[in-house]
Amino acid sequence: VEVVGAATDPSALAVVDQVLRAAGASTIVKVTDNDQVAVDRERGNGGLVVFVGGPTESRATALALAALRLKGPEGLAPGGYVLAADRGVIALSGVDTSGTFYAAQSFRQLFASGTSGAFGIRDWPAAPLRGVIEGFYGAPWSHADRLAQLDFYGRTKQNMYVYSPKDDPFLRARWRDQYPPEQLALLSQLVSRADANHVEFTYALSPGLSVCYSSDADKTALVTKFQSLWDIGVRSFAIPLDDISYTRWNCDADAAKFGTGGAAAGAAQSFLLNRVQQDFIATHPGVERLQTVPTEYYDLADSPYKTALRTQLDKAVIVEWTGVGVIAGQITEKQARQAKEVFGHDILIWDNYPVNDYITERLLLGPYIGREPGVAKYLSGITANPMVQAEASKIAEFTSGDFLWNPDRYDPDKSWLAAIADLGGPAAPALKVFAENNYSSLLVRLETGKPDLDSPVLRPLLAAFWAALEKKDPWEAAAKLDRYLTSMASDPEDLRRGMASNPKFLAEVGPWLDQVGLYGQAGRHAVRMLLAQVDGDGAKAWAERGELVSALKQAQAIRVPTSRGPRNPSTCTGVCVPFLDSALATADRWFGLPGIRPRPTTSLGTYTDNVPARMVDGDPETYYWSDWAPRIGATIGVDLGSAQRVSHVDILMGKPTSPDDYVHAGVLEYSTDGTQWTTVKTVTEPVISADLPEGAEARYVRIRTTGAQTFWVVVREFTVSTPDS
Ligand code: LTM
Repeated sequence: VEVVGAATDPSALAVVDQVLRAAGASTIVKVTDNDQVAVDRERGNGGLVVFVGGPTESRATALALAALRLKGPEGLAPGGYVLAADRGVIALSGVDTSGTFYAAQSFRQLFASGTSGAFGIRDWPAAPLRGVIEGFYGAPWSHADRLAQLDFYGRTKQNMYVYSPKDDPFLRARWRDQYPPEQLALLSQLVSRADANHVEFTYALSPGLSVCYSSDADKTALVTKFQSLWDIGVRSFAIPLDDISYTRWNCDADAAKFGTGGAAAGAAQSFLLNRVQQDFIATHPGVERLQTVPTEYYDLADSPYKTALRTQLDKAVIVEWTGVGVIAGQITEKQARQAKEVFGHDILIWDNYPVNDYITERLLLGPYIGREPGVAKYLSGITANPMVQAEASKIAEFTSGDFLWNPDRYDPDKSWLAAIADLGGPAAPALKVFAENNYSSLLVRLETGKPDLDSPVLRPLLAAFWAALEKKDPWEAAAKLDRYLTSMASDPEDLRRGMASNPKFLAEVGPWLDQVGLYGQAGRHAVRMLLAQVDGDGAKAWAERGELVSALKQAQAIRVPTSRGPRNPSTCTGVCVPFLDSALATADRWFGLPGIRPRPTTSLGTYTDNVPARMVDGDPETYYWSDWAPRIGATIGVDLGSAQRVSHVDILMGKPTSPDDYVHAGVLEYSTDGTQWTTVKTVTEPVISADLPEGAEARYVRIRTTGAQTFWVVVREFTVSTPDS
């Protein structure tokens, strides 16, 4: 029997129904909270009685809680609830309808985890606003992605979704234009789905690329656009002004009215936002507070711009901030308090994790880390900016949602495992292997100060194997390593089978998944090759070497289309390829092969798919191409895998259509340890042919830039020879 009030939240009720049916309830009788006769009759029949609805929804739940000697949810933070079970009665009572909905979600989780017997839970969120901002560059999420995300936020007790994809023309380039009816209809569906999940749908319009801040017509265009969204049920609005120039006006009238510089930009933005506040927000009862993203959203340094916002922008407006840095390694409580002071407004964090629009070859599947609990408790909340890959983003989103609900008890490792279980279901073990090899990120590097090395499980297994190999007793370590590599090799098949019900996820991660599988295969061949050499079985070692090279080539030939052009995906970053290279270098020395298999290294980025591997592929027609001119100190070179005798270096830079793309001022140098470097010669020409001193030993050889230049760099081949090659 479900006892409900007239105002009981229908979404909460739907979740409770689902749980009861999954538990085997063949009939669910609904009685209203004033029909005590029916309740008693059904109890007499031995049925379970479930009271659904807090004090604002149903009268009966309070009586049920009193009978169980439990306090109601009154006084809890919004979204708080009491959930209790004892003696054939279950009560779900929220301080508001969202609270009852969250009680139902906890009921679902408890049921799924097999909890039985009596329990009583009093629970509430730490952060008022918890959610996701679709705020990345690149292909916006699909409508189906968004619907699935909204359901996911409901399930994970997150209450905010900001609609702000950078590449939706109606939000930025064509912000003044009204939506065609069919697009408005889709947005309306999203708003309804958000409502059903107790998620606030925030519509974020970014006019900064072309707006004239002082213009009446532009203010009217903004308000008219907002009105069209209000009419389909949107109740929360934002005006982001990030990633625009504030030193260049879009109209002469602004220059005349506000002048120039940061203070003028802050004044102009405040002027427009205050007018929207007065003419739209203040005239629409029931609307949420207006939000904005300032143009200086990434630091705490006071400036004329921030002073203008602090003193002129209406205090009702919530200001978004990314922490210190666009990608913030850590956000501390102290910084959070400073942000409130320096911006002079309530702060909502726009958190750039797990967004990957700046590193499109990576998937960021690790947990949310590096934020102090006070950040969730003392600010308005956090919205996480996700990846282009919506389904794959759910792992990190699950963990940020978890942090925001109860930051004092947040444990990234536990939360991450729960996220894997939630997304992977029965395929969680295979998903775990996949996510472990797409785990690290810039966030990890910035938070821990350690290099962005992936694969936390594989890495120690590899280290143990090398150590055991050195001692000529590799068998046990090899067996352990091989077990893990086998799970990588079979991961594509395991995950595709186990997560067949989530084809969207599989499509999103396909190239990365194939690469993990190929690195697993290549790794197994590498282990067998090295073991065969310990056994003295040259023929077997040689055969394994061939398989290794073939799997490695396949892994490096995979391409993923991205907004920045085709990219070779990067999985087990900084771990798999160096291991395979070192294994080949070790084996080749044993074989007595003269060749050196260098691994390219560079501190520069890559232009489209002209990846660094192309400067060591033996083909001068292909090349590595940097995506920017090198600054002083930038390096391009090779890692030979181990220190060895080297005699000569040939480097071929530039190409016929870009003859100036080479290092114009640099030095050629080598090192055994990557720390102490010996200079060979200065570099001023595109073609370098240099003998190294007699007896020189090197693991690393590189060009280091010593002068500023405007040309990018093309390296067609970077070859290092040994005395016997
Ligand atoms: O972070 C903000 C406020 N704006 C942009 C985002 O749209 C973008 O996704 C991230 C990551 O590249 N960086 C930004 O600056």
